[in-house]
Amino acid sequence: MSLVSAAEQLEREGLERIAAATTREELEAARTALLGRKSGRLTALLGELPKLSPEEKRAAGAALNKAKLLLEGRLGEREAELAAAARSRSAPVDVTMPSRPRWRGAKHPVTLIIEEVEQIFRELGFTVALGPEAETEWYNFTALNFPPDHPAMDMHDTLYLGDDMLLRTHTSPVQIRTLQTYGAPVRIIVPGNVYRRDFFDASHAPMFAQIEGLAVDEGVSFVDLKATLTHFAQQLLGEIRTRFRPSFFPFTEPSAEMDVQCVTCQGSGCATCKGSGWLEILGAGMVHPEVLSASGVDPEQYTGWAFGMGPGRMAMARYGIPDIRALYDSDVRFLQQFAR
Ligand code: 2U9
Repeated sequence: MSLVSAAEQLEREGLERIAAATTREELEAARTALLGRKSGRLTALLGELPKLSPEEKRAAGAALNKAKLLLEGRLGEREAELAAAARSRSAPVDVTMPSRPRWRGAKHPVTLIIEEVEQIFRELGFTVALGPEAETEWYNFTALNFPPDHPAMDMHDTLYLGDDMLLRTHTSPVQIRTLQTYGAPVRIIVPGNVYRRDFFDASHAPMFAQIEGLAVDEGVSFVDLKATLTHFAQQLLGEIRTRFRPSFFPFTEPSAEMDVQCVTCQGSGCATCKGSGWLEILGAGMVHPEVLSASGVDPEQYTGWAFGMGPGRMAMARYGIPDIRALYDSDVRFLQQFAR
């Protein structure tokens, strides 16, 4: 057999042997047998070169060199393959292992209350209305029957943006705008953020959420107010007792505040209700005739009732949150507790 044929045979058999190696030891044995300096097959064939004529030497030398390079390259590749296989064997994937819990977002407790309140009133035929947070003095105060010297209009209580612009202190301007645009009858629920010039302490925030409601139609009375708000409280908090106490707001007459039996002690008296057994959850009243007139609604033909509540305070009462600032910290450890 010529040396060139022997080189080609070494190449073929060498590739087969390398491919057949399934461990590092087998691969090293193949390397030694094929390319080992002392007793490898390549070394043996190189030893035959001096016996050849210069022409044959050139052809055989080239063939042997080609075989050497090919086998060296393939040995390196196979070594990498075996190392990768060993790595995956030493850290097998256990497909039955439970996965890490997925980090899911959670709705803010105030959002949860707002959504619940909206749903309860939607079932009663109310629709949700929204409006601007920057308002004029007329929409925020004058149309709502605030006398010009009312303390709420003071610079100390309201955040003014300019001469006649301010940040709304309640969502009531939205009801005025809705009455102006659509007229009566109207049944709306108005959630939104409102602003007061307050220090940020455990029980006051300079911006907080409010939900107000308004129903205006012919023949609407205080009975509708009491029945609807009692139904609302029982939908939100369960079969709970309510009571109405007289109150005062410039925009309603008569006005009332609604209490529910304390959700913590069921009325026996505890820290949550400061021993009274009752929690105040909203203010309400019959819309003042001056307010209907200011909105372009005839108070001789129509009457209406309205209410206002703070979902932040509702969330604090329902979930036992002692400091209002927890609602504004955006601390995921706090918010995660309301995931559902
Ligand atoms: C129109 C007519 C009447 C909205 C009302 C209240 C009573 C009320 C407070 C609750 C807690 C504000 O968030 S709070 O501090 N609100 O007690 N709000 S009646 O009356 C209106 C609104 C618009 C046209």
